[in-house]
Amino acid sequence: MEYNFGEIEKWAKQYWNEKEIYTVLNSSSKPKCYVLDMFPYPSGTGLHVGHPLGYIASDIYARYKRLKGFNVLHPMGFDSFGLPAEQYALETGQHPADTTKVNIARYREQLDNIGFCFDWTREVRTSEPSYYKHTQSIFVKLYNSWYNVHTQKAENLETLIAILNENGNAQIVEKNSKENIFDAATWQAFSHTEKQTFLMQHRLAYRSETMVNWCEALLTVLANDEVVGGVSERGGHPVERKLMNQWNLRITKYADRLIDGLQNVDFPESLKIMQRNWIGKSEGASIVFEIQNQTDLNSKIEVFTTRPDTIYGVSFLVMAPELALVQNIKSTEQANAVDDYIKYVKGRSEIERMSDKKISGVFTGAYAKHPFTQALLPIWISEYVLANYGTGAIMAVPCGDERDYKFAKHFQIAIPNIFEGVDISENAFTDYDVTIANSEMLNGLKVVAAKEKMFTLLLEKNIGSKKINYKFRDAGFSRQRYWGEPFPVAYDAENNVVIDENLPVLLPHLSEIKAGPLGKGPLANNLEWMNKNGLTRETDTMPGFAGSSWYYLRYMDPHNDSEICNKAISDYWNQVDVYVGGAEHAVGHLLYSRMWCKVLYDLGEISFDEPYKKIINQGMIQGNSRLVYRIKGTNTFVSHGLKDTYETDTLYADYGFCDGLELDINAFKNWREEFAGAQFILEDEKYICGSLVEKMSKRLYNVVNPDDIILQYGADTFRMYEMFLGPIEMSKPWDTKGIEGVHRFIKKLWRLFYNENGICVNEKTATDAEYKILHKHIKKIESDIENFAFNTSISAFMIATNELSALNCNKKSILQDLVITLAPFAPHLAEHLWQQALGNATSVLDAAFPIFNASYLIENTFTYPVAINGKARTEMEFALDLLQADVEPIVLQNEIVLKWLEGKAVKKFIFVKGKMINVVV
Ligand code: ANZ
Repeated sequence: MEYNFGEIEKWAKQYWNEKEIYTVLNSSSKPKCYVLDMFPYPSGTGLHVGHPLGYIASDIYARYKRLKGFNVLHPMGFDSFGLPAEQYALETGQHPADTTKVNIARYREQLDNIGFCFDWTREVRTSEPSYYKHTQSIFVKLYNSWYNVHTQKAENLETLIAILNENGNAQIVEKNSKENIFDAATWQAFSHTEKQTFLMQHRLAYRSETMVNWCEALLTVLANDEVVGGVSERGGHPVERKLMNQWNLRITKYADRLIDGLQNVDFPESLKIMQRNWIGKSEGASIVFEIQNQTDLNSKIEVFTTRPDTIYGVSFLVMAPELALVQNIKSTEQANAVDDYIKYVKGRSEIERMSDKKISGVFTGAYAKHPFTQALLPIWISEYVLANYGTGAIMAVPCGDERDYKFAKHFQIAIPNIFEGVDISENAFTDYDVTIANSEMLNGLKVVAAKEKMFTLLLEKNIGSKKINYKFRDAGFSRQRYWGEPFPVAYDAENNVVIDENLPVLLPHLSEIKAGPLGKGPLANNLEWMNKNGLTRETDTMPGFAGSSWYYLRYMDPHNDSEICNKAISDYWNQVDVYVGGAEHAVGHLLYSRMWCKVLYDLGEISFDEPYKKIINQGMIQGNSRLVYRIKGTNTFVSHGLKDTYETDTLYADYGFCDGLELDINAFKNWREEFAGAQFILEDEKYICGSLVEKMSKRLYNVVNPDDIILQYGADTFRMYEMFLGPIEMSKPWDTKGIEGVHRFIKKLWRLFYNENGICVNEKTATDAEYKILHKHIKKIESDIENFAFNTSISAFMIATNELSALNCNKKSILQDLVITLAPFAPHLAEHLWQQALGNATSVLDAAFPIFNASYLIENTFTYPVAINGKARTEMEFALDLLQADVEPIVLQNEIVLKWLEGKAVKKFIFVKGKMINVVV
C-alpha cells in the first residue's frame, strides 16, 4: 500500500474536527502550558512559505507538551485592525471591513491546510466590537490611572486626587522637577478646567500638544518605532515633525521597570539589548551655566551631561536651535545667521541631524560663564544637539567627545586637554580608563571618582544635580486613520474630555474613506457620528499596537463580555510560557504589551507583571529569486554560464518556472507577451538561471505558496521540511528541490508499517538492538524539542527509520512509541498510523510521550577483535562482564581461530577486557 498523503490528511483533519480534539478547557488537574504565536494581520496576499515557520515550531512544542501531560493553550487569531489593512483596502478600492473578512477566510484555510492544533473556539479578531470593546475599556483604565513614583506603580486617579485634597502636590512632585508646588487649599480653589489640566499631566493615557511624526503620504501620525531611517516603515514615505494635539501613553514612567523586568525573562539576548537601547537609560548630571549680561532667572542654560568629570574641558556650549531661549540671547549681529540656520534645521529629520557627516552650526553671539573658572564660553547652536533629549543643551568637551571634537576643529574653537598622558591631536579620547588633569580639584582622579566628586560639588554650589535621562519618549496613541478602535472619548464646548462609559463605541461604517478636514482622520467626515448630544467625538483612532498589546489575555477568556479576562482564569493560565514570533517586534509590540501588562498588574487586574516567560524569534525564510539575462537591445536571453560574453540586462523569472536552476522556457514565454517571441542561448541544451537569496516578496517573483507544496507533498512533509531547513532562529533560503529528500524519508518510514500487501506490523518481541535505536531516538527528540532544536529532530527521525529498516523491524512494541514521537512533527501521518496501522481506538494526541529508559543504551556486550600472533583474523562478541576463563575456551573452539592455529600449541592467551584478544602460538 502506497503512502497517500492526500487521503490521510483529509481523514485526520475530519477526525480531529469531529472529536473537537483541540478544544481546551480552563481548568484541569494537569499542569498548564501556554504556547503563543504572534498572530498575523491578514494581508491580501495570503501566507507564503515563510510565514508558517514559527507557527510550525510552536505547534510541535504545543503538541509535545500535550503528550507530556500538560493542559496546553495554543490559540490563534487575527490582528485585523491597522494601517496595512486600511492601505490594502484603499489600494484595491474596497472597504477594509470586507477585505479583512475575505483575507481572514483565506488565512484560515491556509492555516488549516497545514494542520495546526489551534483551539479555534478561542479565536480573537482585534477589529470585532466584542474584542475592541475591551481595548477601549483598557484605554479608559489607562486614562483613569496615574503613576505614583513613591509606590512605584500605577494607581487609580482617586488616590492622586485624595493626596492633592489633603496636601497639595508637594508629595508627588518628582525630584528635580520644575513643577510649581501648591498646597491643598490652592488645589481646591482650582477651577474644573484647571484641575483637569493638572490631572492630564499625570494620567497614563493623556492628551497633549506634542511634536509628532507626521506622514503626509499616509496622512497620519506614526509612533517612533514605525519610523525607520527617517521614513515610514510602511511604504517608505517621508516623515516630518509637527506639533499636534494627540493622545499619548505615559510609557516612560515604566522605563526602569521595563529594563529591570528583563532580568526575569528568557528572551534572546539580542532582543533584550534592543529593548535596553531603545529605552536608552543614561545616568549623568544637569549643570546650570549663567549667561553673561543676562540677569533674568530664565536666562540660564541647563545642560545634561554624562561626564560631569570633564567640566574643565568645556570650551563652548551648544543649544538645540529650536529652543526658545536662543531667541533671547542671540546678538544683533548674529540674529540673521541664527534665524537662517533655524530655518535650515526645520527641514531636517532627527536621523539626518544625528548622522555627523556634515558639521554645521552658528554662533549666537552670546557667552556663558564657566561655573568653576568663570571663563567665558561661546554659545553655539547646532543641529547635532536635539531639542527633546536631556535639556536640549550641552557643555561641549572636544577632548572627550567625538562630535564636539569635530565641531571645535571645524570652527576653530579651543580643545583643552584634561586627560593625563593622552594624545588628542587627531581624535577625542572617549575611554573611561584615564586620569583627569588640568582640572584643579579633580586632578589625579580616575573618571568614576571624579564624577562622584563632581556630583557632590554641584550640590554644594547649588548649580546642578544627578539626573537620569531616557532616550525613549511617551508613545503617540492617536492615528488619523479609519480602520482602528475609536476612542471612547468626546469633548465638550471647553474641550474637556468626556469619557463614554457605554462600550463599545462602534466604528461607524463609512462608505467612502478619505482624509477628513484640517489634518483629521476620515471619521471627521461623518458629522452625524462626530456630533454626539452636544459633544464632539474624538475622530482619531487607536494605533495598530493597541489590540495586540493584550490579546494574549483575551485568548484565556475570549467570550467574557463583562471583563477583559476573568481573574481566576488568568491566574490559571498565567504567563505565556513560550511566545514565538519575529524579531521585528522587539521595540514596538513587545514593549507596549509589557507595559500594558504592568499597568494591569498594578491595578490588580492580573497577578503577573511580565506577559511572556520566554520568547523565541524565528528567522526568516528567504526567497530564492531566479534571474535571466537579456542581451541588451534584443529579445534574446543567454544562459547564466555564458552571460559574461555579452552585455545584458538582468530580469526576474518566476521561481515556479524553474526546476532547480533550470528554466522551463515555455512557461517563461507564456508568462508575458513581451517574452512570447524570446530566443534563448543555451548551455548543455538548458537555460540555467542565476539565483539570488533575498526577501520573499511578490515583487521579486520568488514567493512560494504553502498550498502548492502541500498539494504536491502533503502537509506533513511540508512541516518537516520547514523544520529541516535549519535552526529555527536562523534565516535561510527556501529550496523546493530539497523537499524531495524529506518526502522520501517519510515514504521509507511508511514502509515500516505497510508493504505491498497492506499492514505489516507484527507482535513479535523486540530485541535489545531495536530498543536501543528507539530509546536513543526518544532521548534525542525530547531534548531537541525542549531546546527548540527541531532541525536535528528531523535528522534523528531519518536515522531511526534507516536503522529500523535495516533490521526489518516492523514490531508494534517499537513502532507504537516511534509514532508518538512523530505526532508533534507529522500529526496527520501519526494519527493515521496510530489508529489504522497500530489499531488504537483513540487519538495519538491522547497518548503519553514515551519515557526514555537509559538501561537500553548501556552497552553490555563488546565485539572483540581476535588476533593470532598479533594479526587480527576475526571478531567475536562477548558480554562485557565475562572473564578470561569464560572466554578462552569459546575462542579456542572458533572455526576461524582453529584454521589459523593450524594445530599448533597455544603459548599464551592475552585477554584485555573490553579491548582485544590475542592468541600467541
Ligand atoms: C559633556 C561630555 C563630555 C559628554 C564627554 C560626553 C562625553 P547619552 O549617553 O546618549 O545620554 N548630549 C546631551 N544632551 C544632548 C542632546 N540634546 N543632543 C545631543 N547630544 C546631547 O549621551 C549624553 C551625552 O550626549 C552628554 O554628555 C552630552 O555630551 C550629549 F567627554 O556632555 B556629554
